[in-house]
Amino acid sequence: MTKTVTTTPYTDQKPGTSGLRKKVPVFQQQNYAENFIQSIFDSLEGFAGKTLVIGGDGRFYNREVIQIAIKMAAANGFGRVLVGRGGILSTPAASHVIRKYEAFGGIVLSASHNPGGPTEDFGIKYNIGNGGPAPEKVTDAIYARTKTIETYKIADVADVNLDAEGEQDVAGMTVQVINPVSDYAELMESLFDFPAIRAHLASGFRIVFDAMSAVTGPYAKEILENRLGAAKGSVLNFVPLPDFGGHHPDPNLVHARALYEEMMGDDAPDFGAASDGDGDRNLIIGKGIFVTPSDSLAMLAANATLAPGYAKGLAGIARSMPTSGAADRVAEKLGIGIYETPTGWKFFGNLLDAGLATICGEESAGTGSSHVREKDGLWAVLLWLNILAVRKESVVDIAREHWTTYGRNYYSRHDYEEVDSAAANGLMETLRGQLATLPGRKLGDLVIETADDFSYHDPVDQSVSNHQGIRILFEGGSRVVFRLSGTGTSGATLRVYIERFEPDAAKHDIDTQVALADLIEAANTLAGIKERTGRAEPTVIT
Ligand code: G16
Repeated sequence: MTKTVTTTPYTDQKPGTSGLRKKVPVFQQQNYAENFIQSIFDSLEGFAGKTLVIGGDGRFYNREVIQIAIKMAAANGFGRVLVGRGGILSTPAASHVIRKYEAFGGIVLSASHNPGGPTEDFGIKYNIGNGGPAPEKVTDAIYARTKTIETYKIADVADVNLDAEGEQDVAGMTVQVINPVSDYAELMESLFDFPAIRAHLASGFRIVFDAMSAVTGPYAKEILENRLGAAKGSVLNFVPLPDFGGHHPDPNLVHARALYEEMMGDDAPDFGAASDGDGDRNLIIGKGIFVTPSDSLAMLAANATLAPGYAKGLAGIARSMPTSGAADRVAEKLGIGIYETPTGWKFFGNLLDAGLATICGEESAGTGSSHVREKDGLWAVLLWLNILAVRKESVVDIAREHWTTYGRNYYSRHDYEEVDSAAANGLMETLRGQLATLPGRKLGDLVIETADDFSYHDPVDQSVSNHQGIRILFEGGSRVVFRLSGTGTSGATLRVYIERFEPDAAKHDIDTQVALADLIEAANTLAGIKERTGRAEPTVIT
């Protein structure tokens, strides 16, 4: 019932920031997905008879690859597969299911916030037994295997019925189709004060959540409307579509513009939020105020003990290097550890497993905690709602008070998407070459204090990750960071992260781009962005 198929390697299966992401036609090449999945299995040891979780964000090609992955898991000797009904599992739900059922690991099919459809993006990611993305040593082994693979194993059986919950036999392996929402909803109910949120919503507190026609729709409907009693219609675009309705399921101010406009209007609801393709990112907007992901991390950490799941306090906070230092000030005040990691959720896994950090966050709209090993969009929304329900203040008042207490980290990210790869690499290389000579250089009123290429030394397993972004730090604490994205599928995306700390509450009302104008200009001068990329303006400003 199983067969071994001869194949030849592809040379482009190097996992990026979060798994292998490519255009659908690339994945549709003969044996492309099969090669990568077999390379994952070939890089693992000791899974015979164990459980594998499989699920995805419902995007185009999800069902096809789920069938392949199930048949290959059977042929490779797994004992059981847990798969979400319809092939659906949000990324945080997949992480939870892996942990709850003590699975050996999981395969998550998603290209996250990237668009979906026949010519758009698809992705495959492996998560380890702690529920988190495979660390670099595993992804490196997978990549090495993709370069030498000669055969893959697959069960020669009919497709599995993904739409009926319950157990089926596939070539001697049990496939259990599970409800994709219930385990996750139960977990959320165990962490947050649902009665308080329910009462707050019943008292007239209005929310809107845009699921962006992506995977969080069913989760948000169940949790926000059914369990918490938010008004019917509070969850928008809740049916997951293979092409996300033709939209870009990225919850930022560009792609969730309609939500932003609504939240800035006179009759805005009290709280607005959105999540991305696979449900791990979040966008938080209060009535009249967008909360940057970096600020959201700091504000959630500062108020986390208001939620029952965090009432005992936090062990520490972790943030990715390009994320603003707002959370550092909270950690300092709380007297807990703060950890600065490279971009990529996988770097938080060790800190969470070792109990060093409880809450983690990234500027790229990701926040999460030790409850799973992925960032979690709805979790962030629910923690905000829990805090709002207890404090009974508006988002804007909470933000202002936070800035008054801790100071404000003005922060913005400028993305230059689909830039010529050679030009982008040249820009980074040139900057790298100048690092030693930059300290002391003046740009207008700014003086460069230090400049480096970020290296991370993992305090738990002592692994080292080099070349994680170029940091230019100015006297007074402002900084500019340059990085190339590891999640794009065409050309290169240059990300420029700009930050200024402002302690004076009288200066907390400045437009962000204005507050950062001299740093933005300095970034352009230092890197020659316009000349090298040919772009006069960023593609996306968040
Ligand atoms: C992934 C990673 C995140 C990372 C983000 C952006 O998010 O899981 O940790 O911050 O990519 O990465 P980059 O700047 O390299 O594009 P997601 O939501 O795409 O899985």
